[in-house]
Amino acid sequence: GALLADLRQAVARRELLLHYQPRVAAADSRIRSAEALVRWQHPGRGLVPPGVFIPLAEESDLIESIGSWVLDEACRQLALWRRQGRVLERLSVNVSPRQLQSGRLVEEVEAALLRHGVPWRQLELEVTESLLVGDARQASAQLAELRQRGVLIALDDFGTGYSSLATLRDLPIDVMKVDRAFVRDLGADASAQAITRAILTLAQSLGKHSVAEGIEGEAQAAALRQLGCDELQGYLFGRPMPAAEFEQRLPHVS
Ligand code: G
Ligand code: G
Ligand code: NA
Ligand code: MN
Repeated sequence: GALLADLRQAVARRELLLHYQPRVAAADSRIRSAEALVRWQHPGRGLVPPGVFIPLAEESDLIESIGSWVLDEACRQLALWRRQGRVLERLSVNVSPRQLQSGRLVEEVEAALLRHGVPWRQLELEVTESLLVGDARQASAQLAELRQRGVLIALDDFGTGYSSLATLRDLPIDVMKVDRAFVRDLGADASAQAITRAILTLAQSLGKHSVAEGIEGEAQAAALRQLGCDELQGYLFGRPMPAAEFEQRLPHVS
């Protein structure tokens, strides 16, 4: 279709950009990290959300070039903030299953980090268990290598897939992200509370860092703090926003 044809040109025409959503430490509500979320500034349609064009990109081969652009741009921005003395511990980038299937993720990550002089430790990759539908062994070998070099691997949307517990056993991960479906119903629904508690207890037992997403209200934040969640992300702390706006909220090194 027409949108796919336009998407083919989007990288070359510099129409993609990243927005950044803050993630705060549960303990002090200070910005600890951020999630990079891609946007497409379409010349005629305005800002096209990734929920629309990422699936298109995943059905074609475009996700590989878009994914490479996202990695490079995230590292470029991290390096810039670092030179400006702005403190951000880590930046998290979403990775599609297809990027792992290509078998080139490790070299792409390494190239982007080296090009911009960013340490491995500053990058986190968010994956979903849907990556296991392909060659699971190859995918998890790449994640293990990235992790061994210092990249943090986060399992996104935890609790909503088909085989979350097996995934947890089979994939080398550092971070569990509680899906926003559970966070949304915290307080309203006793089972959402019980499931969130179970996920966070599991994270603690396995020695994983925990992040909850989709926090919109103070009551949800309070409940998650009480349940021992490490980091909080959601509209309550900030929407995904352009770099120029996000960086205003970063502390400077003194
Ligand atoms: O930003 P928003 O909430 O509209 O994101 C919608 C979906 O698009 C989310 O599932 C998110 O993971 C996905 N997404 C956003 N940015 C990227 C990206 O850079 N790469 C990939 N693969 N997915 C992304
Ligand atoms: O699939 P993934 O977890 O990567 O998706 C992140 C998505 O969640 C982005 O589209 C982002 O805009 C959205 N998001 C972030 N914070 C909130 C929130 O507080 N409420 C809702 N409804 N969506 C959120
Ligand atoms: Na994500
Ligand atoms: Mn998620």
